[in-house]
Amino acid sequence: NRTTTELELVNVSASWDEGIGELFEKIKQENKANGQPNCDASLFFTNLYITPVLKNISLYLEKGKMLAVAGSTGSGKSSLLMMILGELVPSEGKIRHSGRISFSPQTPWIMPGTIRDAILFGLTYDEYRYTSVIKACQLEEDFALLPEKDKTLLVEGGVTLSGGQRARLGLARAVYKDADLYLLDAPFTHLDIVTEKEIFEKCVCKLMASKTRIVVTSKLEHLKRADKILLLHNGDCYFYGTFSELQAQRPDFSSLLLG
Ligand code: DCP
Repeated sequence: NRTTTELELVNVSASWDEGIGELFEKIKQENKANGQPNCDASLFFTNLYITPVLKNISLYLEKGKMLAVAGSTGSGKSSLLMMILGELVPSEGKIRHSGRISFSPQTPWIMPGTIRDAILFGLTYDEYRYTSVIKACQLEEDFALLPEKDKTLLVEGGVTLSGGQRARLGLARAVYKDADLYLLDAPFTHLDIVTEKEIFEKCVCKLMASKTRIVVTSKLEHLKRADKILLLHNGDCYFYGTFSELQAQRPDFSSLLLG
């Protein structure tokens, strides 16, 4: 049903190194213009370097649903988000989504300013919204320990955040923003298992219950809770569907979740 579909990818492929193909094409044209023999090696190198990072990926996500994108390191999970963001242009296929995206990168960028500024990221302060977000991201406890709470300065003479604090701040920033589609790239990096579980429940499942979400995660518990799962392997779609379909169709899937 198109009216409730928030995101659709149809047979999408993409490569990061398209520039190399263009470069060789340019050399070829220059050789031709200068009357030089063409270097056949260019074809060889073009084929060698242009390896698609995503191959023939199709999926659709309805409004308010959660898609978990799983797969081992380098399988193309972040690249998929980049493609949805428009940073990586597909070489083939079609992408359709209906609007505003909020993106939480693997390593959130922190500019000098207060913690609160870092979360609001230019948006206006709404107390109710802000409080529910920082509660769901378990930042309240961290703020309580700081003399100036969330008015504490970050970077340049202020406090430095731990990896886990930075990750939760990045998540809070992405969730605070009102959007049609949320892209959360490995939001639980550097968190211990208990915190990860709580934030997944409170923030990703409860607070974001009505939001259309893509979460990069390979945790079994998260895959169980997602409405749809995309399991990538070397840029290929190894599996796409629900958790029960995953168990039935790919009983050996857990080997791809490691690393
Ligand atoms: N790649 C690239 N240029 C970029 C980003 C990625 O050439 N700007 C390459 C590196 C990998 C491949 O794309 O070979 C897939 O990388 P991803 O970051 O998309 O892979 P994952 O997100 O799955 O890996 P990880 O879990 O380690 O983040």
